[in-house]
Amino acid sequence: MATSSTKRSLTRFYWAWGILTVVGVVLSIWLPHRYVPRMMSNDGNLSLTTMILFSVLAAPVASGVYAAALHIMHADRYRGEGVPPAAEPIRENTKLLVTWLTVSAVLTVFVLVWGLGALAAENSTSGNPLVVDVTGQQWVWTFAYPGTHVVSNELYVPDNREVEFRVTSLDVTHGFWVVNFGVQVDANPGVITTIHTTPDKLGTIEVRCEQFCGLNHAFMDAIGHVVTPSQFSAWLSSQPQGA
Ligand SMILES: [Cu+2]
Repeated sequence: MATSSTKRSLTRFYWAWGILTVVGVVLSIWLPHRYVPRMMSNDGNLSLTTMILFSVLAAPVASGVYAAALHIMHADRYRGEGVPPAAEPIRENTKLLVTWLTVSAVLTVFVLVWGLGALAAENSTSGNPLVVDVTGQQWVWTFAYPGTHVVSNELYVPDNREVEFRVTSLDVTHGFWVVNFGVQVDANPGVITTIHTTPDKLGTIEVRCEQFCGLNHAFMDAIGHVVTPSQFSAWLSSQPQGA
């Protein structure tokens, strides 16, 4: 039954829901831009966009739960006199329940469809990738370029061309993680695992190990560079032609 106190109380609930949603949306957009490293590949951009989008969509759902909890705690708090009042009946408010369930269901279906699309996009490949053989060992990364004899401890890749990393390990399991590309895959001894992405910004990139691999795991990182195709060719030909 909608008494005046019910109306007042639900108004407070809607306000709390709205304010918490705004706070959640702002944090969902601001935090990743503030703390996530610069993304420099198609997969990195897609992952970041997906993370921000999902956080924004989750904000009204999470805020609804928090607002309901606050509403119930407020309505049910015991003031020390007589029988404590029951929580105002959110569950009897059909309009509110239908809205809540519909919004949640639509958001869930959207997230599912978006996620499947993003997964398919990340799995698609171009026909002519640059192949880089990546080898992890305690505690360094080595990058070799098939078709040349170039072996380097710094990763060089050209801009705007798909790179296929063929990743393996000489000893224990490592984790190959190109932070700014948003891609990572395990480096297993005796197995070659491939992962691919397309760099889309010039600059310095960070390669790390993300699988605990022994004493100096934390120091197992490498510097990388996304350069123009002509700079890449110049770098390749300037390298000592090793074994
Ligand atoms: Cu490691």
